[in-house]
Amino acid sequence: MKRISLTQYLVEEQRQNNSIPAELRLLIEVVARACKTISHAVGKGALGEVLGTASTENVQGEVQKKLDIISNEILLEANEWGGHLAAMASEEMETIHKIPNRYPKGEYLLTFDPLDGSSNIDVNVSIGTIFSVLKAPEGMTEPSEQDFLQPGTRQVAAGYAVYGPQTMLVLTTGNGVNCFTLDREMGSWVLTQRDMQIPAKTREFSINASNARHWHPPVQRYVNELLAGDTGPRGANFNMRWVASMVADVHRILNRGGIFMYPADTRDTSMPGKLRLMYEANPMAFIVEQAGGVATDGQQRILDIVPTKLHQRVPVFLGSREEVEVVTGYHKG
Ligand code: P6P
Repeated sequence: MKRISLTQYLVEEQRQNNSIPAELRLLIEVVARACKTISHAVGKGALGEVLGTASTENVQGEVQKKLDIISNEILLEANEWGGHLAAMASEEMETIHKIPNRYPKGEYLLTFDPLDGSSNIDVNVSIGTIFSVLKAPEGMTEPSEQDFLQPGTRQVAAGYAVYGPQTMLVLTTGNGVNCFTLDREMGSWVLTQRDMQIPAKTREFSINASNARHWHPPVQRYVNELLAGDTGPRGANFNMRWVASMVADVHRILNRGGIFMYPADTRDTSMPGKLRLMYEANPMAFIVEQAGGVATDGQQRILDIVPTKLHQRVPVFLGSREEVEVVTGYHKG
Protein backbone atom coordinates (compact mmCIF):
# COMPACT_ATOMS: atom_id res chain seq x y z
CA MET A 1 0.00 0.00 0.00
CA LYS A 2 1.27 3.47 -0.87
CA ARG A 3 2.05 5.17 2.40
CA ILE A 4 0.07 8.38 2.83
CA SER A 5 -0.22 10.65 5.86
CA LEU A 6 -3.38 11.33 7.85
CA THR A 7 -3.52 14.82 6.32
CA GLN A 8 -3.34 13.50 2.73
CA TYR A 9 -5.99 10.88 3.58
CA LEU A 10 -8.36 13.51 4.99
CA VAL A 11 -7.86 15.85 2.01
CA GLU A 12 -8.43 13.03 -0.50
CA GLU A 13 -11.48 11.79 1.47
CA GLN A 14 -12.96 15.30 1.37
CA ARG A 15 -12.28 15.53 -2.40
CA GLN A 16 -13.89 12.13 -3.10
CA ASN A 17 -16.76 11.99 -0.60
CA ASN A 18 -17.21 15.57 0.54
CA SER A 19 -17.57 14.08 4.05
CA ILE A 20 -14.84 16.00 5.84
CA PRO A 21 -15.33 19.76 5.72
CA ALA A 22 -12.26 21.85 6.56
CA GLU A 23 -13.38 22.44 10.17
CA LEU A 24 -13.85 18.70 10.76
CA ARG A 25 -10.48 17.97 9.13
CA LEU A 26 -8.89 20.49 11.50
CA LEU A 27 -10.68 18.89 14.47
CA ILE A 28 -9.48 15.38 13.54
CA GLU A 29 -5.90 16.56 12.98
CA VAL A 30 -5.89 18.43 16.32
CA VAL A 31 -7.19 15.36 18.19
CA ALA A 32 -4.67 13.14 16.35
CA ARG A 33 -1.85 15.51 17.36
CA ALA A 34 -3.07 15.43 20.99
CA CYS A 35 -2.99 11.62 20.87
CA LYS A 36 0.66 11.82 19.73
CA THR A 37 1.39 13.94 22.80
CA ILE A 38 -0.47 11.48 25.06
CA SER A 39 1.44 8.58 23.48
CA HIS A 40 4.69 10.37 24.29
CA ALA A 41 3.64 10.97 27.93
CA VAL A 42 2.39 7.37 28.35
CA GLY A 43 5.58 6.03 26.81
CA LYS A 44 7.77 7.76 29.38
CA GLY A 45 6.22 5.78 32.26
CA ALA A 46 8.26 6.01 35.44
CA LEU A 47 10.89 8.12 33.67
CA GLY A 48 8.35 10.89 33.30
CA GLU A 49 7.03 10.89 36.86
CA VAL A 50 3.57 10.26 35.38
CA LEU A 51 2.65 6.91 36.88
CA GLY A 52 0.55 6.27 39.94
CA THR A 53 -2.61 7.92 41.21
CA ALA A 54 -3.49 11.53 41.73
CA SER A 55 -5.21 12.47 44.97
CA THR A 56 -8.53 13.05 43.20
CA GLU A 57 -11.60 11.13 42.03
CA ASN A 58 -13.50 11.66 38.79
CA VAL A 59 -17.25 11.99 38.35
CA GLN A 60 -17.45 8.20 38.12
CA GLY A 61 -16.08 7.99 41.66
CA GLU A 62 -12.91 6.37 40.32
CA VAL A 63 -9.51 7.36 41.70
CA GLN A 64 -7.79 9.26 38.92
CA LYS A 65 -4.36 8.26 37.67
CA LYS A 66 -1.92 11.06 37.02
CA LEU A 67 -1.99 10.15 33.33
CA ASP A 68 -5.82 10.39 33.28
CA ILE A 69 -5.54 14.03 34.28
CA ILE A 70 -2.54 14.74 32.05
CA SER A 71 -4.31 13.20 29.03
CA ASN A 72 -7.47 15.17 29.76
CA GLU A 73 -5.50 18.41 29.97
CA ILE A 74 -3.68 17.64 26.71
CA LEU A 75 -6.99 17.20 24.86
CA LEU A 76 -8.56 20.32 26.40
CA GLU A 77 -5.59 22.55 25.60
CA ALA A 78 -5.18 21.16 22.08
CA ASN A 79 -8.82 21.80 21.18
CA GLU A 80 -9.59 25.14 22.82
CA TRP A 81 -8.01 27.62 20.40
CA GLY A 82 -8.80 26.16 16.92
CA GLY A 83 -12.28 27.64 16.48
CA HIS A 84 -13.72 24.28 15.40
CA LEU A 85 -15.49 23.34 18.65
CA ALA A 86 -18.36 24.77 20.68
CA ALA A 87 -17.72 22.55 23.72
CA MET A 88 -16.16 19.32 24.95
CA ALA A 89 -17.16 16.58 27.41
CA SER A 90 -14.86 14.08 29.06
CA GLU A 91 -15.12 11.02 31.28
CA GLU A 92 -12.82 12.91 33.64
CA MET A 93 -15.02 15.99 34.03
CA GLU A 94 -18.47 16.19 35.64
CA THR A 95 -19.76 19.00 33.46
CA ILE A 96 -19.16 20.04 29.86
CA HIS A 97 -16.15 22.24 29.07
CA LYS A 98 -17.11 25.33 27.09
CA ILE A 99 -14.64 27.01 24.74
CA PRO A 100 -13.30 30.10 26.59
CA ASN A 101 -14.69 33.39 25.30
CA ARG A 102 -11.22 34.52 24.19
CA TYR A 103 -11.39 31.93 21.38
CA PRO A 104 -13.87 31.63 18.47
CA LYS A 105 -16.43 28.84 18.71
CA GLY A 106 -17.15 26.28 16.00
CA GLU A 107 -20.01 23.97 15.10
CA TYR A 108 -18.75 20.69 16.57
CA LEU A 109 -19.03 19.00 19.95
CA LEU A 110 -16.26 16.62 21.06
CA THR A 111 -16.58 13.90 23.71
CA PHE A 112 -13.71 11.72 24.85
CA ASP A 113 -12.36 9.22 27.30
CA PRO A 114 -8.85 10.66 27.45
CA LEU A 115 -7.18 7.52 28.75
CA ASP A 116 -9.29 4.35 28.72
CA GLY A 117 -8.05 1.29 30.56
CA SER A 118 -6.43 3.25 33.36
CA SER A 119 -6.08 0.19 35.58
CA ASN A 120 -3.49 -0.99 33.06
CA ILE A 121 -1.33 2.15 32.99
CA ASP A 122 1.01 1.23 35.84
CA VAL A 123 1.52 -2.32 34.58
CA ASN A 124 2.47 -1.44 31.00
CA VAL A 125 -0.57 -2.97 29.28
CA SER A 126 -2.10 -1.27 26.19
CA ILE A 127 -4.42 1.67 26.92
CA GLY A 128 -6.06 4.22 24.66
CA THR A 129 -7.96 7.42 23.92
CA ILE A 130 -11.53 7.24 22.57
CA PHE A 131 -13.28 10.21 20.93
CA SER A 132 -16.58 11.06 19.28
CA VAL A 133 -17.65 14.09 17.24
CA LEU A 134 -21.18 15.49 17.02
CA LYS A 135 -22.51 18.62 15.34
CA ALA A 136 -23.85 21.30 17.65
CA PRO A 137 -27.63 21.75 17.21
CA GLU A 138 -28.63 24.39 14.67
CA GLY A 139 -28.98 27.81 16.24
CA MET A 140 -27.22 26.83 19.46
CA THR A 141 -25.67 29.89 21.06
CA GLU A 142 -24.64 28.82 24.55
CA PRO A 143 -23.71 25.07 24.66
CA SER A 144 -25.31 22.99 27.39
CA GLU A 145 -25.21 19.32 28.42
CA GLN A 146 -28.53 18.86 26.61
CA ASP A 147 -26.83 19.68 23.27
CA PHE A 148 -24.61 16.61 23.70
CA LEU A 149 -27.52 14.23 24.30
CA GLN A 150 -27.82 13.09 20.68
CA PRO A 151 -28.10 9.45 19.56
CA GLY A 152 -24.92 7.83 18.22
CA THR A 153 -26.35 7.85 14.69
CA ARG A 154 -25.66 11.63 14.73
CA GLN A 155 -21.89 11.18 15.10
CA VAL A 156 -19.94 12.70 12.18
CA ALA A 157 -16.64 11.10 13.21
CA ALA A 158 -15.29 8.72 15.85
CA GLY A 159 -11.97 7.13 16.60
CA TYR A 160 -9.50 5.83 19.09
CA ALA A 161 -5.77 5.79 19.61
CA VAL A 162 -4.28 2.62 21.07
CA TYR A 163 -0.96 3.02 22.94
CA GLY A 164 0.48 -0.48 22.56
CA PRO A 165 3.59 -1.97 20.93
CA GLN A 166 2.69 0.40 18.11
CA THR A 167 0.71 3.58 18.62
CA MET A 168 -2.21 3.45 16.19
CA LEU A 169 -5.14 5.71 15.34
CA VAL A 170 -8.38 4.14 14.07
CA LEU A 171 -10.84 6.57 12.47
CA THR A 172 -14.22 6.65 10.77
CA THR A 173 -16.08 9.61 9.28
CA GLY A 174 -18.90 7.41 7.98
CA ASN A 175 -17.14 5.96 4.92
CA GLY A 176 -15.48 2.89 6.42
CA VAL A 177 -12.72 2.46 9.00
CA ASN A 178 -9.05 3.28 8.42
CA CYS A 179 -6.00 2.75 10.62
CA PHE A 180 -2.90 4.91 10.90
CA THR A 181 0.38 3.95 12.57
CA LEU A 182 2.46 6.62 14.33
CA ASP A 183 5.85 7.00 12.66
CA ARG A 184 7.73 8.20 15.72
CA GLU A 185 10.82 9.29 13.75
CA MET A 186 8.78 11.55 11.48
CA GLY A 187 6.14 12.32 14.13
CA SER A 188 3.37 11.62 11.59
CA TRP A 189 0.37 9.29 11.35
CA VAL A 190 0.78 6.97 8.31
CA LEU A 191 -2.13 5.08 6.71
CA THR A 192 -1.40 1.37 7.25
CA GLN A 193 -4.83 -0.35 6.98
CA ARG A 194 -7.65 0.74 4.64
CA ASP A 195 -11.32 -0.16 5.06
CA MET A 196 -11.01 -2.55 8.02
CA GLN A 197 -13.66 -5.31 8.07
CA ILE A 198 -14.71 -7.42 11.08
CA PRO A 199 -15.24 -11.10 10.08
CA ALA A 200 -18.90 -12.07 10.61
CA LYS A 201 -17.84 -15.37 12.20
CA THR A 202 -15.58 -15.73 15.22
CA ARG A 203 -14.41 -18.27 17.77
CA GLU A 204 -13.17 -15.70 20.28
CA PHE A 205 -15.09 -13.89 23.01
CA SER A 206 -14.22 -11.12 25.48
CA ILE A 207 -15.89 -10.70 28.87
CA ASN A 208 -14.77 -10.29 32.47
CA ALA A 209 -15.62 -13.86 33.52
CA SER A 210 -15.11 -13.08 37.23
CA ASN A 211 -18.59 -11.49 37.14
CA ALA A 212 -20.26 -14.69 35.87
CA ARG A 213 -22.33 -15.30 39.02
CA HIS A 214 -23.88 -11.84 38.62
CA TRP A 215 -24.88 -12.10 34.95
CA HIS A 216 -28.51 -12.15 33.88
CA PRO A 217 -29.77 -15.43 32.30
CA PRO A 218 -29.30 -14.50 28.58
CA VAL A 219 -25.59 -13.82 29.18
CA GLN A 220 -25.23 -16.92 31.40
CA ARG A 221 -26.79 -19.03 28.64
CA TYR A 222 -24.70 -17.51 25.84
CA VAL A 223 -21.34 -17.78 27.62
CA ASN A 224 -22.06 -21.27 28.98
CA GLU A 225 -22.75 -22.45 25.42
CA LEU A 226 -19.37 -21.07 24.31
CA LEU A 227 -17.65 -22.76 27.29
CA ALA A 228 -19.34 -26.08 26.42
CA GLY A 229 -17.20 -26.15 23.29
CA ASP A 230 -17.49 -28.72 20.54
CA THR A 231 -19.52 -31.15 22.68
CA GLY A 232 -22.05 -28.41 23.49
CA PRO A 233 -24.88 -26.76 21.52
CA ARG A 234 -22.50 -24.58 19.50
CA GLY A 235 -20.48 -27.61 18.32
CA ALA A 236 -17.26 -25.62 18.36
CA ASN A 237 -14.49 -24.64 20.74
CA PHE A 238 -14.08 -20.95 21.65
CA ASN A 239 -11.12 -18.93 22.92
CA MET A 240 -11.30 -16.06 25.43
CA ARG A 241 -9.41 -12.78 25.68
CA TRP A 242 -9.95 -9.98 28.24
CA VAL A 243 -7.40 -7.13 28.30
CA ALA A 244 -9.53 -4.84 30.51
CA SER A 245 -8.77 -2.03 28.07
CA MET A 246 -11.76 -1.65 25.76
CA VAL A 247 -9.53 -0.03 23.12
CA ALA A 248 -7.19 -3.05 23.04
CA ASP A 249 -10.04 -5.58 22.90
CA VAL A 250 -11.89 -3.66 20.18
CA HIS A 251 -8.69 -3.24 18.14
CA ARG A 252 -8.12 -7.00 18.22
CA ILE A 253 -11.74 -7.59 17.16
CA LEU A 254 -11.41 -5.10 14.27
CA ASN A 255 -8.37 -7.06 13.08
CA ARG A 256 -9.43 -10.69 13.59
CA GLY A 257 -13.06 -10.75 14.74
CA GLY A 258 -14.53 -11.52 18.14
CA ILE A 259 -17.34 -10.45 20.45
CA PHE A 260 -16.79 -7.94 23.29
CA MET A 261 -19.31 -7.94 26.14
CA TYR A 262 -19.77 -5.73 29.19
CA PRO A 263 -23.32 -6.61 30.31
CA ALA A 264 -25.48 -5.18 33.05
CA ASP A 265 -25.67 -7.56 35.98
CA THR A 266 -27.62 -8.20 39.20
CA ARG A 267 -25.21 -6.29 41.47
CA ASP A 268 -26.66 -2.81 40.88
CA THR A 269 -29.82 -2.40 38.79
CA SER A 270 -29.25 1.37 38.80
CA MET A 271 -26.01 0.80 36.90
CA PRO A 272 -26.75 -0.81 33.50
CA GLY A 273 -23.22 -2.07 32.83
CA LYS A 274 -19.92 -0.24 33.30
CA LEU A 275 -19.20 1.43 29.97
CA ARG A 276 -20.36 4.95 29.20
CA LEU A 277 -22.54 5.69 26.20
CA MET A 278 -21.26 9.08 25.03
CA TYR A 279 -17.50 8.48 24.89
CA GLU A 280 -17.02 4.70 24.95
CA ALA A 281 -20.01 2.76 23.58
CA ASN A 282 -21.14 5.22 20.88
CA PRO A 283 -17.75 5.87 19.21
CA MET A 284 -16.86 2.16 19.35
CA ALA A 285 -20.32 1.20 18.00
CA PHE A 286 -19.93 3.64 15.08
CA ILE A 287 -16.50 2.18 14.25
CA VAL A 288 -17.70 -1.43 14.61
CA GLU A 289 -20.74 -0.87 12.36
CA GLN A 290 -18.62 0.93 9.77
CA ALA A 291 -16.38 -2.18 9.75
CA GLY A 292 -19.36 -4.48 9.09
CA GLY A 293 -19.90 -5.51 12.72
CA VAL A 294 -22.87 -5.14 15.09
CA ALA A 295 -23.19 -3.25 18.40
CA THR A 296 -26.21 -3.58 20.71
CA ASP A 297 -27.08 -3.07 24.38
CA GLY A 298 -28.69 -6.52 24.34
CA GLN A 299 -32.01 -5.15 23.12
CA GLN A 300 -31.34 -2.42 20.56
CA ARG A 301 -28.65 -0.90 18.38
CA ILE A 302 -26.37 1.19 20.60
CA LEU A 303 -26.37 4.00 18.02
CA ASP A 304 -30.17 4.34 18.32
CA ILE A 305 -30.13 4.98 22.09
CA VAL A 306 -31.30 8.50 22.92
CA PRO A 307 -29.07 9.66 25.79
CA THR A 308 -30.64 11.11 28.94
CA LYS A 309 -27.45 11.86 30.91
CA LEU A 310 -23.94 12.85 29.83
CA HIS A 311 -22.23 10.05 31.78
CA GLN A 312 -24.88 7.38 31.44
CA ARG A 313 -23.75 3.78 31.24
CA VAL A 314 -25.06 1.10 28.85
CA PRO A 315 -24.58 -2.65 28.47
CA VAL A 316 -22.34 -3.38 25.45
CA PHE A 317 -22.28 -6.36 23.07
CA LEU A 318 -20.23 -5.61 19.95
CA GLY A 319 -18.14 -7.24 17.24
CA SER A 320 -18.66 -10.12 14.82
CA ARG A 321 -22.19 -10.02 13.43
CA GLU A 322 -23.11 -13.69 13.96
CA GLU A 323 -22.21 -13.78 17.65
CA VAL A 324 -23.72 -10.40 18.61
CA GLU A 325 -26.96 -11.50 16.92
CA VAL A 326 -27.01 -14.76 18.95
CA VAL A 327 -26.56 -13.10 22.36
CA THR A 328 -28.95 -10.25 21.46
CA GLY A 329 -31.49 -12.85 20.35
CA TYR A 330 -31.26 -14.55 23.76
CA HIS A 331 -32.06 -11.20 25.44
CA LYS A 332 -35.08 -10.69 23.19
CA GLY A 333 -36.17 -14.30 23.55
P1 P6P B 1 -13.20 -4.52 34.43
C1 P6P B 1 -11.44 0.29 31.65
O1 P6P B 1 -11.56 0.73 32.99
C2 P6P B 1 -12.84 0.03 31.12
O2 P6P B 1 -13.61 1.18 31.16
C3 P6P B 1 -12.76 -0.55 29.72
O3 P6P B 1 -11.70 -0.05 28.99
C4 P6P B 1 -12.61 -2.05 29.97
O4 P6P B 1 -13.14 -2.84 28.93
C5 P6P B 1 -13.40 -2.25 31.26
O5 P6P B 1 -13.46 -0.98 31.92
C6 P6P B 1 -12.74 -3.25 32.18
O6 P6P B 1 -13.59 -3.44 33.27
O7 P6P B 1 -14.44 -4.59 35.29
O8 P6P B 1 -12.88 -5.82 33.75
O9 P6P B 1 -11.99 -3.94 35.12
